Parts: sequence; C-alpha cells; structure tokens
Amino acid sequence: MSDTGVMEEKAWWKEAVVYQLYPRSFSDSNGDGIGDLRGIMGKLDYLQWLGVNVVWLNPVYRSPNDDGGYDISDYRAIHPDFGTMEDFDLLLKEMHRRGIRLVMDLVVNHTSDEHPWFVESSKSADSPWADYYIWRKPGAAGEAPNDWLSFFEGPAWEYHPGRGEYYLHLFSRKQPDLNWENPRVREEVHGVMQFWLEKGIDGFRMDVINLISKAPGLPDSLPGSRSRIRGGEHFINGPGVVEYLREMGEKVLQGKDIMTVGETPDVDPETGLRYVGKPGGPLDLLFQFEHMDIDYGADGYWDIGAWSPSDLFAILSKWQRAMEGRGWNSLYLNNHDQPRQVSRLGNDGKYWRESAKLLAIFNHTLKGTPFIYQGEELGMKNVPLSDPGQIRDIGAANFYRRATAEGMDQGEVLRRLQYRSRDNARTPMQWDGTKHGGFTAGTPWIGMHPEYRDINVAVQQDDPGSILSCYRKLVALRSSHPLFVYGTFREVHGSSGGPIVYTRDGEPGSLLVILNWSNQEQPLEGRLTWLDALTAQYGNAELLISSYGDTVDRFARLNLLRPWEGAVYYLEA
Ligand code: TEU
Ligand code: CA
Repeated sequence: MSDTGVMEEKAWWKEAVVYQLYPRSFSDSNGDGIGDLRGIMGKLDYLQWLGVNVVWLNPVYRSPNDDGGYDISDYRAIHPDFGTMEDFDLLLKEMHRRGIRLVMDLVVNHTSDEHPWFVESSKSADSPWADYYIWRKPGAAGEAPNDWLSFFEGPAWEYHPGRGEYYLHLFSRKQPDLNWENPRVREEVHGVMQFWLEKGIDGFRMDVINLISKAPGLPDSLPGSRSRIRGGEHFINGPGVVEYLREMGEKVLQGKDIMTVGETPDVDPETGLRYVGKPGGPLDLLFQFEHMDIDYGADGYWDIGAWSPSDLFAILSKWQRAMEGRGWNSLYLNNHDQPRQVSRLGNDGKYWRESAKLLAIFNHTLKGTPFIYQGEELGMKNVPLSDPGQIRDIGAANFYRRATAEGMDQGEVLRRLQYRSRDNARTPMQWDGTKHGGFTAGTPWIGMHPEYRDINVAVQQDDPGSILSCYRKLVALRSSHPLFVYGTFREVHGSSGGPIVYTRDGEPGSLLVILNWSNQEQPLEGRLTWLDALTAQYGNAELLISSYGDTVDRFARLNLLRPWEGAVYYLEA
C-alpha cells in the first residue's frame, strides 16, 4: 500500500534490477580489441550469478561509429564489430533461458548521415525521402536558419552542398535529426520497433526521446532560457512529443508486456509525469537528469561546480515523493555518458570500498528500478588522463579542440576532461588480473584503467567484503524483501545537510536506511530525535546490509556514524 492508499500495480520491471551493458567494452571474443555479442554470451553466467533480471544493451546496430554507435546507418543489422544477426538471436535465446530479459537501445531522434534515408534525402528536395530530415534554406547572407547549438559543440546546422540547404543535427554533424512531423518517419520507426519486438526482445531504452519534437517555425533561442543548451527551449519537451509517444503506444506497444525507458534531459517531476504519470503516460520509466546536472559549473557541462550530497538527496527525495502512487522512478548514479560514480560522488581513494558500497546501498534502497552500469559493481574509477591522445569520445574531442583553440590552459582542459569525459565510463570491463584485464587477447580499442590488476571480478567474486559481493547481496535482498520494491519512501532527514535517513514503509514493517555520505564521522545522537522515535515505534531492528560489512548489529549504539557508513535495517512492525 502506498501512502495514497492505492495498491501499487505490480510489474516485472518494477521488481527487476537492470544491468546496463556497453558492448564495445564488455568482453571481446575474437581478439580484435572490441567487445562483441559472443563475448557477452561468454559472460552470461556472471550476470546470472550477480542476479540481475534485465540487460539494457547500448546500440549494436550498423553504424559508422561517430558517436559510440548512436549514429545508426541500418536499424535492422548488427554492426560487424559486434557479430552477426545469428549471434544476436542466439544471445537473446541464451539470456531468456537464464531468466534475463533484454532491453534494446532505440535511437530515433536522429540517424547516421550514412543511413540510406539521409543519403537519398540529401540528393534533392524532390526525393521521396526529402522530408525525412529537417532541412532549411540558408538565409540571405548564407547563414544558418537559427542560432541553436549542438550538444557536441558548434552550431546545430550543417550546410549540405548537394541539396543546397542546411540540415539540423542536435548532436554531431553525422547525426542528422529525423523529421517526426512526417508521418512516414513515424511509420518507419514503428516498423523498426516491430522488427525487434518480433524477435522477442523485452523493451526499449529510448535515446533522447524528449527531443523528437521541434517548435513550429524553428525560432531563435530565447534570451535568459534555463535550458541546458542554446535553443533547447524549442526542442526539449517540444509540443508534439507526448502525442508521438501515444501514437507509438497505440500502434506498437499496446498489449505487449515490455519495459520502456525514456532518456529525457531537462525534465522536472511535473514534466516527467507527462511521460510516465499513470493513467495515460505513454512510457514506463524515465532517465531524468536533475541529479546528474548537480556539478555543472557557471559555464555549464564542461565546467565543474560545487555540489553537496544533501543537494543531490533533496533532488531525488523530491522525485520519490512526486512519483509515489503516480509513476515509477529509474534509479541510476552513472551510465555510459557520465563519470564513474565512485570518483564523482564517492571517494575513490581512502574510502573507495566504503563509499562505493554506500552509493550502491543508496541506489538500491530508493523506490524505483535500480540500474547498474557495467563495472560499477567493482567500484571502477575514472581514468587518469595525461595525454590528449587518450581521448576517444566525440564530445570530449570536440571540447578539447575548442578549449585549446580558445586558449584555455592545457592543464585546465585536461582537468575538466578527466572529471567529465564520457571516456571515463567506457574503459573495458575488468575481469581478472591478466593482460588487459581478461577483456581481450588483442589490443583494447580504448586504454584499460591502470588499476585493473587490483580491481577486477576475479579478485572480488569470492570476497564477502568486496564491492561486488555488496551488489550481489543488494540484488538478492530486493528479490526476498518486497519492501525494497514497493515500500513507500519517507524522508526522515538529510535534504538540508547531515546524515541521510529515510524509511521504506509498508506491510509488514519498514526498511530504515542511514547514510553518512561524507569523509567525516557524524554524530546522530543529541541533535536528532527521530532515531528514538523510530526505536520506540518498532520492536526489533535487523541489520540487512552495511557498507562496513558489519555483522554485529550496531543499531543500539548508532550515535556516531563512521565515514561513508551506510546501513539498512529491517524494522519489524
Ligand atoms: O545522450 C544524450 C545526452 O543529452 C547526454 O547524455 C550527452 O551525452 C551529454 O550531454 C554530452 O553532451 C544520449 C546517449 O546516451 C549518448 O551516448 C549519445 O551520444 C546521445 O544521446 C546522442 O545519441
Ligand atoms: Ca571482438
């Protein structure tokens, strides 16, 4: 029961833990230095051992690979780097045999410029594909149609001499935006979805899905807009998005027991509920970005700003309360676009182990569906960056070029990249202490993290005190205690500083989560009365998991929290 008195509707994707798998960096089966589908196949035992129920696979489609496979040139083909369609079919079958579901990435805000639709579209304004993309004539002085910027640096418009017009690309020049106003485009997308659903996949993670509708007339940016990118107020959460998704629901998704997750930068709970609020919201889950934007500096994404755990908690606490009884949260602290969470939000030095576990406990005890990004379960860290030659990601490479051209100090450029670059998340999975961490017998496409000999699956798998064991235990707790899934979130303390404390209430009893998200000891007693109130209310407190691997219950003596101490108690009613 939620506090609104409504029984939460049950769904497999609410009870699941999702493992996000970045195939290029997971496991290489043929020694070319690139992870592949057969490599994944060889690691299904590991995923099963970890206990995860769903895999979200980053794009494996045919692609010139300008943006890590997010530039697709054939939606119905597997990139040869990853294997063949037969490999895919076998992988899906093997996953299902082990009770693991598969969610595919759906990247349909844009295609590759090498997609046949774009190749045809760029030939002439009379082509049957002419209106598949967003084309506009140059201005009188040859200028671009408006002042919008691309997420990967520079203008969002590129002039195409073949057609004599500009096309819109919110990401790289090689990622032209599809024109969703064209019903034929929408039908094509539905067809692509149908193709994969017929294979038996279990859902879609929809890339930047709240960018698909652009404001009529494509106006210039509004001064003073708080959008994350210039012009964003005209293409993020645009006028037609919800309608397009409803249509997709009716034409494709209706009656199918699948999971849909929309990736949606710039949504607050109110906007978010348009997408996932029940009844009527067209999607199941969202990736909102508010807590990931917390450390932007004054100059935005490539600047580093101060943040505090209480600010981050306040954001997520707000989302928890907004979704209660109305929608469902997805829970994540990092992914393939974000720095490694232990480096960014924890302490990857002295309290590496404790802080990685605290973050894990946090992400698995909020209400929603937790996502684990590959390597997170080992406490993988950001990569030391000393040489621009290490850069692989397009966004990072473009920032390096611009900042250098603008005369930014090299040390500062590297410091920012080291902190923010998406390459941090993309170094290969660390399986064991052998050469290249057991990822490949060849040369990895991107450098290994130098600490792979100490931080890897083999070292952690049989160690009950390891980060990996903590994740495995959290996954198991979720499947044995319904409170982890359905208990109502209640903030006790933490949005304005000090220890973070919340409960998950339901029948029977409650979970109590206590987190000291800091490098210092923190007292509980004296300045807080809630603990007394709770202990009086409940008879028995059973320690379920702790970031210090405690086995002795410290509940009665919880007056002083150790640095990065995180603990979950089951309070019996
Ligand atoms: O990301 C969209 C997105 O807005 C950001 O995470 C973006 O990577 C960041 O702001 C850098 O500027 C999605 C995918 O997850 C990402 O990998 C793709 O590059 C992007 O869309 C384009 O498809
Ligand atoms: Ca390979």
